[in-house]
Amino acid sequence: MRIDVVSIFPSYFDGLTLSLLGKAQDAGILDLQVHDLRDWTHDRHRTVDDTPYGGGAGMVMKPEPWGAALDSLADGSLSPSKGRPTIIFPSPAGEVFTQATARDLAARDHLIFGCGRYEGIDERVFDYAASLGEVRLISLGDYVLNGGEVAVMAMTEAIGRLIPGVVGNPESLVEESHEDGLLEYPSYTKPSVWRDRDVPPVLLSGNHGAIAAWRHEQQLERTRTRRPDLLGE
Ligand code: 6GU
Repeated sequence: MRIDVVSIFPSYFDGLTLSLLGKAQDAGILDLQVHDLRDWTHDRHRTVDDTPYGGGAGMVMKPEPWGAALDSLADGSLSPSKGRPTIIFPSPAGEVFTQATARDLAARDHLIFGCGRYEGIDERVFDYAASLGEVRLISLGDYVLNGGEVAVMAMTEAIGRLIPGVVGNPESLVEESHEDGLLEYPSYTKPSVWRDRDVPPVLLSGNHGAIAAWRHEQQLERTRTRRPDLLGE
């Protein structure tokens, strides 16, 4: 999979070379390229923003650098299968990112993330981007960040770990929170008693059927108390 990220703060993404995603890049499973939006400006001050038409607070990202960035990254030649990319703009006004979104995006071969700052990007950029690929506006949740960078880091990690070969043991993906619509069951390790607190005895019983039943009951109970919305309640 190829992922391009466009940002005015490319060094935010240095952390993505660490750990699992770094190994996936070394192994050639993931090709992650981070770009500075200002490389597509032509004025002396490398300007990426301007005042909003109609007035109002803050600044808006100018369309021209975004148009040039998309032209060079979305022309198809960079996609592993030479197809059209999926172009994602992180936005608190977008659809909410879930594990299902991560699974959908992990199956694609070329993602382009455009990180907005200030009061947003000139709206015409989204329409133009739709002429080059499938456009998605995606939010992490109902709160506001200063820009798309942290959201793209989170999305890239959630997507990247679902690419086959990135997580060493694929079984570890199956039993996680959200994969079956429930929260994960609690985990314990040695010692069996720690500071007067016991490990639930069923886990020491060796009865695999009883352990599986207990874990499922724990998943249901946790989901009921912490996230009833996941059960439609
Ligand atoms: Cl994707 N961007 C910004 N700026 N704020 C957010 C967000 C995204 N998701 C939640 N809050």
